[in-house]
Amino acid sequence: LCIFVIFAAFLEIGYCGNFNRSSFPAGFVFGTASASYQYEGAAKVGGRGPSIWDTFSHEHPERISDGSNGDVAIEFYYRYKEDIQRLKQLGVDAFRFSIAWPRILPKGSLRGGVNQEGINFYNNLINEVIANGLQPFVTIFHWDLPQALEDEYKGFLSERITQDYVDYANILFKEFGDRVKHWITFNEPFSFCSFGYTTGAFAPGRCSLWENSKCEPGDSGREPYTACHNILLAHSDAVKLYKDKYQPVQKGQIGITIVSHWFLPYSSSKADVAAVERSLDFMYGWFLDPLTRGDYPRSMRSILGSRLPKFTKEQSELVKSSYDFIGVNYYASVYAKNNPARNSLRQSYNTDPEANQTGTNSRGVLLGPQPIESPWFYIYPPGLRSLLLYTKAKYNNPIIYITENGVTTYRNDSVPIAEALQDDIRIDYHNRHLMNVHSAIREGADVRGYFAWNFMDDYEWNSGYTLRFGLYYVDFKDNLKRYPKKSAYWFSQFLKK
Ligand code: PSG
Repeated sequence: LCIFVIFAAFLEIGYCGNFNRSSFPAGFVFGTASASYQYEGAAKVGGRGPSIWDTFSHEHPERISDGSNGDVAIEFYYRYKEDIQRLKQLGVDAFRFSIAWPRILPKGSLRGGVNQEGINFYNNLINEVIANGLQPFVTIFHWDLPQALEDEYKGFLSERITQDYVDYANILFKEFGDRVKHWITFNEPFSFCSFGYTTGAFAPGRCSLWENSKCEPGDSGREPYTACHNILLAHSDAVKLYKDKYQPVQKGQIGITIVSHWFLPYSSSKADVAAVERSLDFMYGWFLDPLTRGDYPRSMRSILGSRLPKFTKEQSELVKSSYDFIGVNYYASVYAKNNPARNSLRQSYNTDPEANQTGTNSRGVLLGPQPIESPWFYIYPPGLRSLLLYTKAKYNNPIIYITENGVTTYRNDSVPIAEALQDDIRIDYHNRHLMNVHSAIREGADVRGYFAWNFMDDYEWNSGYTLRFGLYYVDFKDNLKRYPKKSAYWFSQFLKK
């Protein structure tokens, strides 16, 4: 039995005795996460069509840290069977992965035909996952939009995306819903819309040219909101389809994954405290408000005016409560500092919250260690507890799965592998975040599961292969050989029944 000591001032928890799987409620799901473009490789194999990430990484290698792409990634497409054995050894209950839309519909829509080979691949993958005693948690869209839809009508900037998305989701429910009991419609619309349309750091690489002259010409003050509005509409249409047609028979659950930092005030001034609320609204409430109340946060509506799309009454009703669970991705926390100075000629999602993000507060206190140089990656485990309790209090205590949580280091191939496997920082990161999840559950947050990002080192989007989030090390210089890191051994000990 555990004895808890809560250091009230810092909300950190000390444990005497063991902290492990058995500290969590029965049925709590532990897993690892992944995504198709980051893992599969085999980009031109099996009838897969090109996605916006193939185009972006091939046409703009200069915008990827190491100039790389996901053509090969970690070859999960060929190696999934042996990798599932690794998951089994790890002792996890579940595996989160995404389906590549362009493997199912190479041209994105039914008009371009269904690719049976793609369906076969995911049937085999799902069967293998289940045969090894793991639950599949399937993300329907983790950013690899078929390029054809970007070409045809600018992808998520057009409301036409909703119909094609629903057609795609319908195929997945129909083909796989007998075995998949947890569906995630979208992964992190915040990241997709803000990085894809504000700075152009992610595909489709659009932004206002004053923001970055290398972008596809866009509008950083409008397009992020339009794209995410259409994501919410596509999400709610797919959930309606699932609930009307499939759920009564298949009895699965459906949700959406939202990422957020936790924010702390830069100073105790009223203005900085208000900046915290606005920052949360623009990152988290952007989705959680429509999902629980049917409209965007008041702060967004008043700051953005006509730049923020509006829901019709019917759409609002449909979006409201369109989930069985909320997936929460959490990595880090930052301080929020009031910054009302906006330039009306240079509008951008980045400045709209009227808040700056800082790592050090007004008293010079550093929020947390940085595993890599980053404007937002300050390790702060109590932030996860705060985010969960904030969600409980503000958003009707939803069922939550933590669908990602993890830490990266830089890839440095000059370090001998034996040394690179000693990732004590990752053990400490997961252990402390799990303690904070545990604490939030004791205080009433309805958290049902925790997925570590990442199962294996992989293709980290515009960071290419320069970051390593994995519990497993991948040797990119030697045939993608996998090695368990110390954190993998730690996790399997933690999970032992
Ligand atoms: C992007 C932005 C934040 C967190 C995670 C991501 N943020 O601002 O707090 S990306 C996210 C994604 C996955 C990535 C992983 C690590 O879902 O595909 O590889 O986290 O960056």
